[in-house]
Amino acid sequence: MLPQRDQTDSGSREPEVAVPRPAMASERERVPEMPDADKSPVVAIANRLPIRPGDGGWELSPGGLATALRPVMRTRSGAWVGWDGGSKGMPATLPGLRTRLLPISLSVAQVRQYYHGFANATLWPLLHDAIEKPRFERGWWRSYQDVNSAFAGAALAALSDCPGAIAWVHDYHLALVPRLLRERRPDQPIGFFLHIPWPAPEIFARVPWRQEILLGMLGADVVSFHAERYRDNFVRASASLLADVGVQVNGSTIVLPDQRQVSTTTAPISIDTAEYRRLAADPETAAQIAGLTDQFRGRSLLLGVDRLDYTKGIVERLLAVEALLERRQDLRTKVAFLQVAVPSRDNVVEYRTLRAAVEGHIGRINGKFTEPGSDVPVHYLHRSLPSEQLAAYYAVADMMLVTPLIDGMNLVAKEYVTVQHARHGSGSMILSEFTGASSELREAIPCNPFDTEGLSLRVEHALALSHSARRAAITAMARYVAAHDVHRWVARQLRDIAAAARTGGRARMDRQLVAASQPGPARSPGPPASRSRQGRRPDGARRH
Ligand code: ADQ
Repeated sequence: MLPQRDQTDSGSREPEVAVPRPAMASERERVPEMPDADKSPVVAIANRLPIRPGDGGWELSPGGLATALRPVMRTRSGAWVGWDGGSKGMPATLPGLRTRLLPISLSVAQVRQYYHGFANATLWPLLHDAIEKPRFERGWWRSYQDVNSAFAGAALAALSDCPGAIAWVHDYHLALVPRLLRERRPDQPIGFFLHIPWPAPEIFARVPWRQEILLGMLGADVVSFHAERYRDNFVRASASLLADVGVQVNGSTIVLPDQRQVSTTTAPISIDTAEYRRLAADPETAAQIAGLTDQFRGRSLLLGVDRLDYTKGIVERLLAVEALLERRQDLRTKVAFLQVAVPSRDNVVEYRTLRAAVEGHIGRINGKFTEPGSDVPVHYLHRSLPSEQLAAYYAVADMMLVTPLIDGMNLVAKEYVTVQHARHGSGSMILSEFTGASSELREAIPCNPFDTEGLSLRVEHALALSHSARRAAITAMARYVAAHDVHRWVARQLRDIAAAARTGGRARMDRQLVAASQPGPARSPGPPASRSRQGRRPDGARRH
């Protein structure tokens, strides 16, 4: 466990931000072997452990990172450090996995302050362009520091047991962990992946602990984002907010005062396309499809699938449906809109308010447009669905409405095109230009969800598209997703971390040697170079 921060800080006087300094040889733990990205053990550090209780005992959680890392966990040794979510009796691993599961327990106060507070009511809204006002509380920040220290302590123990491992830290809950690892293991290959957006520097600057957060992430060798604009925002934030502590920016590389270099990359995450194709062909899915086809016969089904989150543009989508039905009376019995919403973060007041707003809009729209004797125009499921049922909804929906006000990637969009294509469907997809997915799924119908009337016109336009145009678009998007699936993303990330650890470490040693051989102050890493044009890599990521 790392030393705990001084609890006596009253908050009346801000401590100075300590900047990274070269570690002394005596401070170093064992020097790790340089990793082979294709074989090295992986120590993943993420907010949650990737398992959940199932009917037959503990099982891997569906979706997300757990799916992405399943092949890595089966074939390589390593560990996963994550919060146990309050569950007791978690197994040390699962049958068929080589990865050890290292649970972190949090106190009730830590769950309230670190998780619901700093992670979900400070950083989440802040990094999503502050579309809800972020709340800043010193107690939450202190809890966030303590919990990040606990995660780093468990990760350090795991890394000591796994020579040659790559440390891979995930998401905004753990922004301080890379630096905490770096301070104890200067040569450790460390990657940090942010799953959500990064805002413009002047928005990020609002958080009082902006330097600590940036320097925390910059403990990694490579810091990666879903989209180029998020990467660019992060680099500009580092340049403007860390200049006074000696951090310099050179293109997409950030140079720390100890001369260590940190690469930044764009690496859009994806889905396990083979799994979604399998689901599309599953007999259980087929049975569900038959039921849904009957239920919505004679109507075009528009679908929204989201966590119930204010970033997802659910209210704007409902207002657009309302505007459409207002304008086109003939569609009132021809179109149905189904919103599937996974319950999310009920402990945060903004989420409770959102749920009440969504349910209020649905009640009003149905009250206004339901024709006597006919079905309601808006259907609503507030629950998590089994994957076969979700796949069935994707298969029968004539149109998918993906309208976030801002989103890191949006996996739902990739899941929809994959299932549609596998079932030979010709659905269309309306995709917000403020998602990461919009940079990749170019054949979707773009929309600006803030313009609800414009969005309703896009829906009307999509309803009128020819079968062949819709089919061509779905095919092109599904092929793109299949060629850029999550397994490719994992392989590329691990390779980038291993390569950046070599380059960054070598650059630091070279510069320290040069500095040591010259009289006077250490040479500066040179003036920031102008940003070069970045070429698209064949996998859709950009090389910097
Ligand atoms: P999310 O905000 O949760 O993820 P998204 O990328 O769309 O958003 O992933 C949602 C996942 O939940 C999908 O895999 C979907 O299948 C599943 N899901 C949605 N509704 C469901 C339901 N009712 N029942 C069961 N499953 C449901 C965060 C970031 C995103 C980023 C991802 C991955 O906010 O921007 O794309 O991480 O990095």
